[in-house]
Amino acid sequence: MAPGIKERISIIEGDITTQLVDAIVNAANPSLLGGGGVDGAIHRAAGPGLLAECRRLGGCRTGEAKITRGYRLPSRFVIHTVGPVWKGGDSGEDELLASCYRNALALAELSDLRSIAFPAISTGAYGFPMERAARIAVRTVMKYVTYHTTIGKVLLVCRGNAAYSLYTDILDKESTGNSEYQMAQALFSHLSMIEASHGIRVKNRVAIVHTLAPAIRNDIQALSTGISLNNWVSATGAYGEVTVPENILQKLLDSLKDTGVWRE
Ligand code: AR6
Repeated sequence: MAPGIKERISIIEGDITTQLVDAIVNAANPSLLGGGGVDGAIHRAAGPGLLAECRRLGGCRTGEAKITRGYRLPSRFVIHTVGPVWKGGDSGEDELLASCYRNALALAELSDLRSIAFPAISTGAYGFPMERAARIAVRTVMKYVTYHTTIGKVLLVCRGNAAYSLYTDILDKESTGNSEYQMAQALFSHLSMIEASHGIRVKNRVAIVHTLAPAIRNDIQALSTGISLNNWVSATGAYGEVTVPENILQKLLDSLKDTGVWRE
């Protein structure tokens, strides 16, 4: 059984610098040369090697992310991202904040990391309202781990009990009754079985799951979709690296909509 969403995402109250994960995320500024808040705490705990490496990075744009080693930190790496400064909410702040989480996760995955801890980016000196930021953080991380399986653990680290209970409530609400995650994991495991039994590699795994999982309502539909994909592989005699074509995905989508169990 694939781990549930609450096994992949945990809310922690405490100091991000002490977290034992592959990478901690720094809420930095565009210079990447240090500052107050989390940034100050991370540089103090990591020691001067971190600043020396940051000087060579040439800064970082808002919403983007860069990686360095962790030096004296328990985490091997630091992923630096620059959150948006709050300007009232109509200057693209939400999307920029979401891209901080997405880009940091993508960089962690690219670096083959398995666990990552985030602070509540932009909610201190940059003034982003905590509740709005926490909702974006939880939703963006949930979406990412639904369709990317290599990062096994994401910690959302916040300061103080108020932030902790806010984050916990949001994660509870967003994960209850959210079947997209379970359906995506079921499809990924059906695809893995198909790959193993036919000795193939499905190149567009993520695209397949991304297309089909939101339309699948229960385990039976997930299973029948897996069987249909398996039948397609058998019928075509596909081997080696296989891409399931768009028109087949569309047919599968249509058949999901045709079954009696479909509700909208
Ligand atoms: N561990 C976890 N969370 C923390 C910690 C810690 N050690 N320390 C503070 N927080 P901020 P920003 C929380 O200001 O808003 C810096 O000067 C804190 O309670 O660190 O993105 C940079 O150089 C708050 O909820 O980051 C930039 O100039 C959250 O972390 C600017 O601040 C983020 O607060 C970035 O501002």
